[in-house]
Amino acid sequence: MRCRVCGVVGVRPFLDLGKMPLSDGLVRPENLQGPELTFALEVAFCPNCAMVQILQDVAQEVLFPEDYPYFSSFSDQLLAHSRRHALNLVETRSLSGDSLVVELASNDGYLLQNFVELGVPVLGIDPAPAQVKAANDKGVRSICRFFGLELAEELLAGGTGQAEVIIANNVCAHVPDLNGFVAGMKALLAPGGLITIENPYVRDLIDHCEFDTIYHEHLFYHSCTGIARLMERHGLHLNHVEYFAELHGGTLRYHVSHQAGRTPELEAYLADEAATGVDSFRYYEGFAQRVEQLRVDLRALLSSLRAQGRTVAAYGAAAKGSTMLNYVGIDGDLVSFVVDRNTHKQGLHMPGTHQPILGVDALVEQRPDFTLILAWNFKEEIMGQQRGYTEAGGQWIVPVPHPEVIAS
Ligand code: DWN
Ligand code: ZN
Repeated sequence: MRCRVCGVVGVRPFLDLGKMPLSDGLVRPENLQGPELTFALEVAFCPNCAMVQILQDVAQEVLFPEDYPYFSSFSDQLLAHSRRHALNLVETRSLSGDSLVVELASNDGYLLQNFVELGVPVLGIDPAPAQVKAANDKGVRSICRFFGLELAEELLAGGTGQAEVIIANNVCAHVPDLNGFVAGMKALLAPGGLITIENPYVRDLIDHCEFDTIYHEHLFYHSCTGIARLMERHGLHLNHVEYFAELHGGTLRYHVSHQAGRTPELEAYLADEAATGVDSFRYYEGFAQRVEQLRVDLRALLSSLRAQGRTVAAYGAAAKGSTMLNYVGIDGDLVSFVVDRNTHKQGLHMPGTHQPILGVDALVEQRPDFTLILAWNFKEEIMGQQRGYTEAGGQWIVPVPHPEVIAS
């Protein structure tokens, strides 16, 4: 197989999750009996450029349809994280009314709204129509397009100036033509500008068995080594990195610019990745066995609860939740329903396993004995909100890094 990024033949598969439905392909009630698209899902490592990637392609229009359900503004933690980032950029980059901040995959304006409040001109770019409408409705100038070199050149030709800051959060995992995407960022970035890129860290995925973050939307799983090599291939430079343990199971924020130079923090990450082998196949080759063990352990826990007559629900109709339910084989007998705060998801059903997605009140109304936290990356925020559930005797099950019951 040829690497999606460097083009070298020889990527080495290390995990096969089998045929999986699309993780954000929530099912309408009227379609429950109909056929459901499933696609093979295998993950591989490129020994040449260190990029971890899935082998199967699913058309972007299929992955990100008109009714794509993910809205960033349903997490208070993510909103707070984004606001801190925006305020820090305005201060450290001395952004003003003469600056331009562009966000790629700007979703519903969850982040750019902070710059708008401070009078800094913005442009959001996102391919999901409902999210772009939500952003424009709140005064965040956004266009509904997929980003790449072609759009960058079209914007520059149309009079959009180069950007002092380009933000790309949770999108550099999603773009099939990652080279074109990076080339577009290079063209759009002002000479002294800064690109910040946030993505879950592949080390946390492997070390904490976060296999459920693997789905067809996520073509790539990033490391400092992989990002550094990708940027240098396009004449950009990875300069610095920040780590956020509490975000999406462990997130790195990469700082990229036209100028060379590496901070001690980045040098330390690169050295640590070399020492642990994140840039070599041996780091990944035992992962599949650990994923299989988690599957066995979680099924055993849920089956024993069912055998005892205990009731189990789930929290978070997350994309990762679909991978977890479908790979482990958690059907309606083991988990009867899923709750989620995102109103766009309520009334729909989970991909493949078809549990109904209800409002969060169902937890207190129906009082399942246990609730599996599929959105475990937000478990503190979620458990903090649902004290009433635990005070009424409800217990939580957290599936990664290994399945365990926690009482509050
Ligand atoms: O790249 C992506 C990652 C970073 O985020 C995208 N593919 C979309 C998304 O993936 P996900 O769906 O697994 O992400 P979340 O944000 O972990 O999903 C959380 C789910 O839980 C959402 O449906 C919202 C919901 N939620 C809730 O009901 N109550 C979330 C919080 C914090 C809550 O309090
Ligand atoms: Zn490669």
